[in-house]
Amino acid sequence: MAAAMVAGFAFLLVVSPVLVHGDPGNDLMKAIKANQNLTLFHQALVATGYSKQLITLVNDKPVTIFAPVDYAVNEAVTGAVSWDCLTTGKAGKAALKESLKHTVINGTFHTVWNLTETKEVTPADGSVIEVTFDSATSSITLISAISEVHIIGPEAIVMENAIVHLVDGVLITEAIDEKMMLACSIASMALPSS
Ligand SMILES: *[C@@H]1O[C@H](CO)[C@@H](O)[C@H](O)[C@H]1NC(C)=O
Ligand SMILES: *[C@@H]1O[C@H](CO)[C@@H](O)[C@H](O)[C@H]1NC(C)=O
Ligand SMILES: CC(=O)N[C@H]1CO[C@H](CO)[C@@H](O)[C@@H]1O
Repeated sequence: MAAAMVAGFAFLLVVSPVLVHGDPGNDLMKAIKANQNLTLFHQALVATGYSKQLITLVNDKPVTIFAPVDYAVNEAVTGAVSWDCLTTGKAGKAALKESLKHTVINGTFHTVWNLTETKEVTPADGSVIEVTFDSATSSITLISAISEVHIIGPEAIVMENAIVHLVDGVLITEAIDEKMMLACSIASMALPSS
């Protein structure tokens, strides 16, 4: 079982695109833009301006990103917190930027094999994410405060200084959730409660 898993991960590493152009930060943004499952994640990075910090970061040191796929983002933003608010309003964008920081492990390159041996990681916002590996199903689950997501696209992007795993949900903390609610549900809270 373990040997089969290692073989699987080794295969993933071989087929993943590895681009080395001497501009790792911008190469990463291009690869995220080109990924058909990360349309909204890319939009969020650009709208909040976090893309600029991420580019500087990746040019300097390795990062690991747990990027939510489009359907996961769509599921997360239904309700009081709209995508429109998060990507256009000033407070909405600030809240969205915090949630992006919660997906970026700043300074370390975690392959999926490494994650099977890792208990927790600390993303750029400082709130720890617990990592669990179920060897029976070969699945990796990430648990953070009020959210639990699974890696469904391991090593979807592998580049100099950056590795991106696709996940099936949005990692969130109470602090980020509260920020989003405050930023985006003002309009509904202001309505008279008749
Ligand atoms: C996984 O990666 C981290 C960060 O680079 C490193 O500290 C740790 O030793 C690695 N774990 C294994 C089992 O290789
Ligand atoms: C990277 O992590 C450090 C703390 O470890 C943090 O101060 C910094 O803001 C992070 N950078 C980005 C671009 O998120
Ligand atoms: C991991 C994941 O969500 N992969 C999907 C990416 O998009 C293609 C095409 O829409 C799907 O077929 C994959 O399942």
